Amino acid sequence: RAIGYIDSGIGGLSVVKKALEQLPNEQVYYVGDTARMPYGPRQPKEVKKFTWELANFLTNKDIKLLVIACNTATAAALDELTANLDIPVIGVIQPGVQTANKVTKTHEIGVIATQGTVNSLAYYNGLKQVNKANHITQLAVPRLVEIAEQPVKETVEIQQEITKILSPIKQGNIDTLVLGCTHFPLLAPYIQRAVGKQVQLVDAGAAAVSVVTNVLKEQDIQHEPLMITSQNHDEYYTTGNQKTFAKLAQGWLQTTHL
Ligand code: DGN
Repeated sequence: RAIGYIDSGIGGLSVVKKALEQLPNEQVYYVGDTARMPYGPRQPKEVKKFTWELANFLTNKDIKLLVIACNTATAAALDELTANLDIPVIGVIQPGVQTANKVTKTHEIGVIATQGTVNSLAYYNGLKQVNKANHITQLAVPRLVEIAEQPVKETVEIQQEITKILSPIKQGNIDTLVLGCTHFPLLAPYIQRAVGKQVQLVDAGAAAVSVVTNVLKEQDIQHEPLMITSQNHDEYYTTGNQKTFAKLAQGWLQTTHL
């Protein structure tokens, strides 16, 4: 059975990319809600409804584990999905919190995310809970989601724009920056240049894949040793334009980032 991944668009592919590296024998079912993205500015109630729709689409295909590969959807719907589905459900926020807490030395942690995730305070509360000494600077950067959904093309203009958008977070003297939106690892080189190389980027989605690996081991639901290559059996769905999605997805899954 496959592992299901859901996201508002192509951002969750940054999580899938890590999964393809760390769990090459696991089959991937992915659905991106491109037609209704972005989720960031929407009310949590609506995001929850959409997340349920995506989850139901994949659970009807019989998946063994669901990854909510979207921070906004994790903040809005993880608890409810965990309580109601009979397969393990893994979100991206707690793994991001744990990793950031391990990585930081100064406890000055930045979080960039969508407005929805920032408003939910999920990272803020999570980081405070693991260590009261953590000081968190949050910044909602919805424009970065739009940039990530465009075809991959490195330009000076995009770098300038991202550097400008991230300048408030740079002033905070952070040593760690959580990429609290799964679209952002796709822009990691730009973000790293914008904040400087002394800042350690934390990819919450990649951290979630490590959790998936552990859950599969614990629950003994690893792939049966069938020697199927994942490329032949993975399935990607979008609620938006198929051609555009396929083009972007191929581009992102081939590019190396973080
Ligand atoms: N990729 C999503 C996240 O991690 O929050 C949100 C992108 C969006 O829909 N704005």
